[in-house]
Amino acid sequence: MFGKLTWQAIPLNEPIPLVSGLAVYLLLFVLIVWVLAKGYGPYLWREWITSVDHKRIGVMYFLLGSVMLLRGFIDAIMLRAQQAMAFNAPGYLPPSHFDQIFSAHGTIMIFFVAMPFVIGLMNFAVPLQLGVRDVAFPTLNSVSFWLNAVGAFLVTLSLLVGEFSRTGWLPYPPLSELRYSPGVGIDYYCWAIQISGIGTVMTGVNFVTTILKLRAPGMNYTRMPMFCWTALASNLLIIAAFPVLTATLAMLLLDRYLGFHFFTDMYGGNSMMFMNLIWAWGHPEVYILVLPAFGIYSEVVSTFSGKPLFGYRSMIIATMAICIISFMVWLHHFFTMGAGPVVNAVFGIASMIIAVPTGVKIFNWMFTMYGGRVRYSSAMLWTIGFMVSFVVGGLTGVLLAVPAADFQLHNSMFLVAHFHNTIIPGVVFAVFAAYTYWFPKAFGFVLDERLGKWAFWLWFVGFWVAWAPGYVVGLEGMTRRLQHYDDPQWRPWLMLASVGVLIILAGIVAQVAQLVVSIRTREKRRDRTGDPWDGRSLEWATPSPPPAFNFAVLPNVKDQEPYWDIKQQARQAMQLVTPEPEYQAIEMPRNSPTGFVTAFFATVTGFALIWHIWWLVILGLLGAYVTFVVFAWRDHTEFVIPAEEVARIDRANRAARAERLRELAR
Ligand code: HEM
Ligand SMILES: [Cu+2]
Repeated sequence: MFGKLTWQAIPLNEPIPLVSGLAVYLLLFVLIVWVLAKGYGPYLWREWITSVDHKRIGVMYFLLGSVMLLRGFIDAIMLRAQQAMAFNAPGYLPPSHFDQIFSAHGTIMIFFVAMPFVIGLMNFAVPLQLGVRDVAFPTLNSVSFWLNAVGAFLVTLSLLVGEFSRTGWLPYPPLSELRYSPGVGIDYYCWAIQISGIGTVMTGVNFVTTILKLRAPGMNYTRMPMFCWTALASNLLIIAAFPVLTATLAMLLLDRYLGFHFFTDMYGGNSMMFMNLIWAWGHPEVYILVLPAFGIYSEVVSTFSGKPLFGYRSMIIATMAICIISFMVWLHHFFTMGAGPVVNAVFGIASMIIAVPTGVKIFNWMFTMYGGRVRYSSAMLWTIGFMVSFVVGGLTGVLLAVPAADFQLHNSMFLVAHFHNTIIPGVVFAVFAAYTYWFPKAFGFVLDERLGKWAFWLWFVGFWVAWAPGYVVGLEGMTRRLQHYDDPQWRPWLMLASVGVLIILAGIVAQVAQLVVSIRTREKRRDRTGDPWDGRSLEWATPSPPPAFNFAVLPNVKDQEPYWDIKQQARQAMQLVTPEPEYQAIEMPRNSPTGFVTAFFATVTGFALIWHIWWLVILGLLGAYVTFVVFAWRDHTEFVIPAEEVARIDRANRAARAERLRELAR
């Protein structure tokens, strides 16, 4: 009746996951009860859970990423604590549990922290920057979000029911085959990634369509803000790469569920095929994450230097070059496979070539700052911290791309230090920069700068203290994923790395404090102008927070920096009040529970597949299909905002804007 699911699935002999899992679900339960008791339920349902507004969906992605970041970070603390204790000793985590933690940490950080953060920011900012009212397919967008949430939910559920994968953040066969991993850990991993992966592909389709097809009048490709360009590149990569991931994991699942032999060397399969396929997705994946981050840095640098982005066109070329080359380097992840010197050399050189467009970008950012009136706000600090740190991460990457060096450094702590050195300054810092930059747009008040700067310095210093030792122990021969060790040389460095994690922890505490303090003092921090940073792109032309329809009248774009242009013209002409446009009623998509209901059935299906409960699988799929049919047959997909309402909202915005321009003209 219940497939593989028995009472044994509750890990009573492993108190850590059990207690933390219970704590998470208890907290969730208390939260739900509190929401319902306070009567917030209907509001939450109406305004958020069923919302198809790209801004709301963006905020929900961000929330998902933040919660999962805490989880992933707790895992990191546990890993560091284990390695600090386990010198000639077993430490406090048994190997089977240690393995689950590094696997969960990596999986969560990539799929359920970095991805939701980046996709959430694109959701929030891209339609505003393009000067349009929403993405191309708003309901699909909500479905994408909820499918991502299902993945995160399943990974978290594995704490409480069953176990998580022990094979690292990528489940390499043969270890991940049924024979060597008979438990449900790999199945949790695979189904969580498959379900959220479907959501991600739909996001890719949605955003490519939006950017190619829905831009404000006059916004041609060479007038799009850099963030939109990088979002386009990232979503093209998603469309090209994610199906490969899905197919690869599908093959692994066929091996595990139906006795296929795609990756079993003994029966005609080939386990190296998995490495090739998974990295054909995996390398583009790092650019799916980092290209939008580069876009964010471009926006921030130009805004806070008070100058247009230097080398805009070369930035576009560099972005698209990275987009294409990223598909030609996958083999650098397994130079040791034995493909031979020629193949290795080709891939090594291709990998190094990526450093060229990346270098172009770094120089462009520096030239943007050069001669500008740079304001060192916290968003700008994250950006400078990134530039300084990322160069080191990039250079160690070039070093690893030398096959001869990689034979020494493969799977060492040097590698782990390298990719944290790219992903933390590259992606995580960008997310934090974007958070301070766009927060006032989303919520109508500015975050506390003093605590924001504290957060930056603690993260920046903490990052280096945590990861510089990684390079050292890596060069001293320490391999990754060690549950215990006996080389006294490594010990001081690993202790130092633990101190680094604590400094980062202090940074996170500063961020939580920043949010709490800012919310409490929000009346003082209101952004009444909609343009707190003297911005240049169209999102700053809307009120903070923007109305559901974003723009009462779609802006007419004549320049690469449309909002800056409007401000300049108004300043010069001293013509602060332009004639009022003719307001028209606006049709907006109706909210829809489709995403949430689909997610419910996806959770049921995923859980049933993991535990081999076949009748429940059929029920879950049926439910998802019925949801789809009901959605497809609905008649009233839009509602109308009357012209008077649009006029009322826009007049308030125009008044604020006129005030702002008067201020600037002074
Ligand atoms: C916030 C600070 C972070 C710390 C202190 C940290 C710490 C660690 C540690 C100790 C390991 C295991 C190293 C080993 O193999 O012995 C690890 C692995 C890993 N981390 Fe992090 N990490 C952090 C953030 C991140 C972020 C932001 C990401 C990605 C977005 C990430 C992705 C990974 C991945 C993919 C692995 C490899 C897991 C595996 O071996 O399969 N980490 N991290
Ligand atoms: Cu790569």
